[in-house]
Amino acid sequence: MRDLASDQPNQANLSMGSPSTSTSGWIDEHHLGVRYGLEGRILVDEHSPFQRITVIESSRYGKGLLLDGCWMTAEHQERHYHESLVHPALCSAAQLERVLVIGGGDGGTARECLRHQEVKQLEMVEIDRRVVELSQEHLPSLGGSAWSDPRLQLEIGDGIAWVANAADSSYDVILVDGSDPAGPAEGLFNKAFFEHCRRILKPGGIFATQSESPEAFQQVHIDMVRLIRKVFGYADPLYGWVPMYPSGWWSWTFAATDSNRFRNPKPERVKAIAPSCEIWSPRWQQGAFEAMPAFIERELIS
Ligand code: SPD
Repeated sequence: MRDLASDQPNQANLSMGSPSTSTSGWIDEHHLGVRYGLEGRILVDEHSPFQRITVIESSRYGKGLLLDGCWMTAEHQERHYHESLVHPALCSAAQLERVLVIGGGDGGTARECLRHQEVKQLEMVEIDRRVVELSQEHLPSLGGSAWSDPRLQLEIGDGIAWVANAADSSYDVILVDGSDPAGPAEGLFNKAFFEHCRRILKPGGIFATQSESPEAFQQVHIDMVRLIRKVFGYADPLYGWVPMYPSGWWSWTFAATDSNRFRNPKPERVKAIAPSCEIWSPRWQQGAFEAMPAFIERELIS
């Protein structure tokens, strides 16, 4: 579906050198000849069985997490990402009893989901136990009370196998909070995976995934939106910002099988959630769905 060779992220240049150093410096993700960096110091730099995991402390955004050298999250800008992924879906699905999160090991997506009191059960399937452990230790505000919420059922395992083995019509909402399409997350971007997600979604359900940058991962983004539309029937990307990601300009794609219901948040859920959001509101969401750049619109209609 995509030309990985052209869009693949490079390894980060962790210019701090040794993880034990306490000297401040620049920690950069390099992508397509541009670097995206924070000034700070490295707290942890290790290899799990799945990937390189780096935890840093930055002066601007607090503690942050990189996987295989790519920025994932940071304490003081994570709400851009997590609110954008979660609330368009959870405010508009027909029901919210059973929610599935694939990935999301830092806990931010689970935290935002569990703010919705209608959620009875949240299954989170994260492949890398060390991402969860290091996030709980160094970035505890990401997961917050989600880690001890009895509605959260954390599974350490392969999300691709999980969706392949799940029964038809199991989930009201499925959220994919993975990393970029290389390494352990690569299988979260293909047709077989999206088809299983459609199969296990209940009628009236919503599927949502981070769908990369329309600038820095342009072809991956276009291919994803096309494919998700084809598989689900209805799908639209929403455009926002995650300042430390490549280009800072990011997208999330929402899908449903019966209509573009993800564009219509339910007023009672909005009332409960919006007052404590930093980024998300129905007004912001409406603008963000409309903010499709002309070059992407041309690609998607062709
Ligand atoms: N290029 C970064 C894409 C990362 C998407 N996932 C971020 C994890 C935040 N919970």
